[in-house]
Amino acid sequence: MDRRSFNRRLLAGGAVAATGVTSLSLASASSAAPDAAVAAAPLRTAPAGGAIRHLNLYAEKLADGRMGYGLEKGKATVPGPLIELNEGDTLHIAFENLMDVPVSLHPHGVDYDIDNDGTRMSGSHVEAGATRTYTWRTHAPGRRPDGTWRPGSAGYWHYHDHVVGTDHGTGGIRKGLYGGLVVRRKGDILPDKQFTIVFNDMTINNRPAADPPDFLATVGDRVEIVMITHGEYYHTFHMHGHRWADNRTGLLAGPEDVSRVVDNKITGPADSFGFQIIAGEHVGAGAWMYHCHVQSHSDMGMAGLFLVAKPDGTVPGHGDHGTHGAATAKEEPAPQPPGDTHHH
Ligand SMILES: [Cu+2]
Repeated sequence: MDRRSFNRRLLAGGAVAATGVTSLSLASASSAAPDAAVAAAPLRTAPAGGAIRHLNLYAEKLADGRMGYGLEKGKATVPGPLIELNEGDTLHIAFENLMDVPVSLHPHGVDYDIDNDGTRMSGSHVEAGATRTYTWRTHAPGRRPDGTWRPGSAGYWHYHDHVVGTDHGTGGIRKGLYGGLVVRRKGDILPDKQFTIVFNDMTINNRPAADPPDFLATVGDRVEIVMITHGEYYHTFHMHGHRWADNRTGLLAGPEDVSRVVDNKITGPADSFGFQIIAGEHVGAGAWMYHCHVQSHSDMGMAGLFLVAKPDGTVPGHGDHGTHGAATAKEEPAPQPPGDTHHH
């Protein structure tokens, strides 16, 4: 299938889904599940790439000993900001190291020359207090002159330090220098909400086991999960009540798409994947667990909540335990570069 017909098929699939909303609504209204979710909002899709974008990024130490990337001084987060591009875009990152040790920025999935590798070996790290610009490029898929197919850059990727602690950034990654990177293909469906979940050693997003990140959505939201693994261990990522397709987008393109549908996926260091789900679809609102399914890991605290609220903001069955407030999430969506500062 060539790219044009793929896009046509994707768009056609989207149209079918959109017209299906009415009948789904009727079905749910007549069922016993009053809060059954349907995707209500019209679909928005990614435009063609080709833009030259600019972004400011800072590396800094946080008060509690963690290290993080941030879009503004004093606002570093773990994970770092979720960076999004469209195939064909070029991103120039004005990077400043606010720490007292050398640091770097090394991406997965995108195109960069050796001078932008983000390693000490190539001299592309950044000394304490110094600045530099990293350039990442992306491309659409296409046919090589020899007739073979060249993949595009689209995917759920990530970036991380490659310098702190060791020449592989082991110390920097351990302390929180990582973030998500999404490259979209023209026509990809855009989400309403996005969350980055990183299994890093035995933590989720470097949070203490007793205080894992929870994520809040409302029934019917199109939620995108960007899942990354770092550190020493292999994990399995499992979500209660929700499933996704084990392919590039996490979505089925239509009835003929044979991608396997899963709710559990093995993931090892530096793996990344992503998917979109309709919050509460077929299952309703609730405090849905997500966790590593290696039993000893979940027992040691690698578990959090995907809080799916009813339209009135309440989460059934949540808040009765007295440990968390109802419908409050400890984790806001990862900060994202505002569109008007990173478009040329
Ligand atoms: Cu695990």
